[in-house]
Amino acid sequence: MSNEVLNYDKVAEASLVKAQRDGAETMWDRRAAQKTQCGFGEAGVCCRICAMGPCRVSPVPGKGAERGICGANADTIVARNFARMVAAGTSAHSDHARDIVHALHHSKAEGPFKVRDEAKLRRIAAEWEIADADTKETYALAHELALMALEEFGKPFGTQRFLKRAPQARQDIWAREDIAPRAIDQEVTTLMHSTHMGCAADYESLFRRGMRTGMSDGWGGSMIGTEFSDILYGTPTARASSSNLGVIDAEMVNILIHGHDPNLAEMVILAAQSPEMVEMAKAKGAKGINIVGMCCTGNEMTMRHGIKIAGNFYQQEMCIITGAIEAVVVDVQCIFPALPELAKTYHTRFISTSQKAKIAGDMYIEFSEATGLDNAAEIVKLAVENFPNRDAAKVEIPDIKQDTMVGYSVETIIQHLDAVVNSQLEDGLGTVKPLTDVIYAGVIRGAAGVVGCNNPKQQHDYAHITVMEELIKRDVICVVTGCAAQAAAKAGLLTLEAKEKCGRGLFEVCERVNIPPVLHMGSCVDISRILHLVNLCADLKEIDPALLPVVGIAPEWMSEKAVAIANYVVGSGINTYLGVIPQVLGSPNFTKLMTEDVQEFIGAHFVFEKDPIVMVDKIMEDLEAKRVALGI
Ligand code: NFS
Ligand code: SF4
Repeated sequence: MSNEVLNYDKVAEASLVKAQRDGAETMWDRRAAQKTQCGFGEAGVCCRICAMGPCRVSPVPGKGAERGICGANADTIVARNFARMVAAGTSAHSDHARDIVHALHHSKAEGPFKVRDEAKLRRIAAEWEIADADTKETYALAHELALMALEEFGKPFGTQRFLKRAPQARQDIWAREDIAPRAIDQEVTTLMHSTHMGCAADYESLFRRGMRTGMSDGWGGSMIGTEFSDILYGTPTARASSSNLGVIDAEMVNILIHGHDPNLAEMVILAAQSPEMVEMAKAKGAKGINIVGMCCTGNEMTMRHGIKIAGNFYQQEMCIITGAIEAVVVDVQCIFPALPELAKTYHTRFISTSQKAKIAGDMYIEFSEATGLDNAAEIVKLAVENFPNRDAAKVEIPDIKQDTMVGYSVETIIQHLDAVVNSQLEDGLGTVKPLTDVIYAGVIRGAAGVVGCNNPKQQHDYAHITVMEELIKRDVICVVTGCAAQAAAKAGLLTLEAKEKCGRGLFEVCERVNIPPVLHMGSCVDISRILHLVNLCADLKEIDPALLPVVGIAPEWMSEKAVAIANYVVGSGINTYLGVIPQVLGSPNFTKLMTEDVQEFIGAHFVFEKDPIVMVDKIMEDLEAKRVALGI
């Protein structure tokens, strides 16, 4: 068990002590069992792409083997490994998006999959140049748009449609550097081909192809995932919720929804709302049904329904350790394979639901668009029936919860800004002009997107919160997604009161616009919302987004998805700060390419910095330099 964890997080200590008492194994036990992690893997210089290997070359140039059996050197091996992370991350976000689009293709007026934001459906249909987008029958249009979106995955020609959302200056760079992404499946496939044994060996070429694949995530899969989820389930609006393990209710049937894809969770919520189900819960002695969320499924549900946030990535085991969860229902991604075994220590049932993420050890109820609501009803019923099996002696829910505000989609942010414009001359109404105005005037020094996971290489949530608190203190507004957003929620940064922690400029903006200084913009696919917001600002100013004082930050990232994201954020012209060093240091050339040389052709670069305070100092220098260059 790691002391650093216990230092910072308020629930960790009690939770891990309880785990020990209950004989439950956690990630901390397994982390200790790993002992020192492999130096070759850490440096990215281990290759097992072909069966002549595995080969490992020296992580320190000049010492030991410099080439694998085929002759691949550290540059090639590092570049290939990194590219494969991008391909996997892109595939995850995009395959999730594909399921959302499939659900839209299944949608009908009677539901349960139906169009809930018709205005957005028509807006995107018009953006994609469908004829009669404003008059066509809703479902004829929805199905036509869904088909077009499915073609974004496999169309034989052309690039991603959403790229046109970027200012021309950025689109020109993408064309010049050949990183405008084509069909998503093509980018992933061709990158896997390039990294096959005996293909690409030029590290810069691999990096560029990786970046183009990442771009097919941000401007393709993730953006489709976000926009089409909004069409199906509604565009998020500002709302209250609460967060941390204290949202689990000892007197209710508790269902934890965990994963990423909102399709299943939306159906679970619908099923749990049915009066028969609530009656059944009462008949079993519970006060009702309490659905709590975790990771990005949790984010999707809190943004649209105010569903309470049980926690972020590293709390998934702690949730079960409370002994008060009747069922953990998962869809895809970021689910510990350890959960079914852990669930057995308690009465908790663990239910996996997707062929793509079948996890052995307890139950599997396959979810499909055709039978979605029935599948969800079966799951909720199972949870309700499990309530009497709860062992009261094992229940211990930390009495810690924090009120929070969520739901800041781009549309909602613009609405809030409009409230300020209204009192003036209506100049900029319905646009991001008030935001660019305060940034250009220097009231706010810049903006930061703080995103990503938890990783035991960082003190949990500490890096997230330190970065955010230091930035708002220095008048940098933060927008957050993913597990970073949940860290912010738990720390009370997503509240109107958090303005007290801000510098004077940001304090005033929060007061006038009536927003928290840290805005929850959703799940990780919703980083596409951040991308859209930045590009709206750049477009308004008719400049390349690379010139704006904005940064991307992933203080505690761990997943391949985060690598894909970092690539499209840099590819979109935004400097990206990583608090966990990617496994690339075994190639000084590749490291230099990422952190310096890429600046010359893309206009942005990666920064690796483990210390969150030092990171913020670097970010402030970066933002101020951008301001000087803009003459603001
Ligand atoms: Ni993002 Fe969301 Fe969390 Fe990391 Fe996993 S939940 S998609 S990958 S761990 S932020
Ligand atoms: Fe070794 Fe080359 Fe095969 Fe990699 S591709 S395992 S370096 S022989």
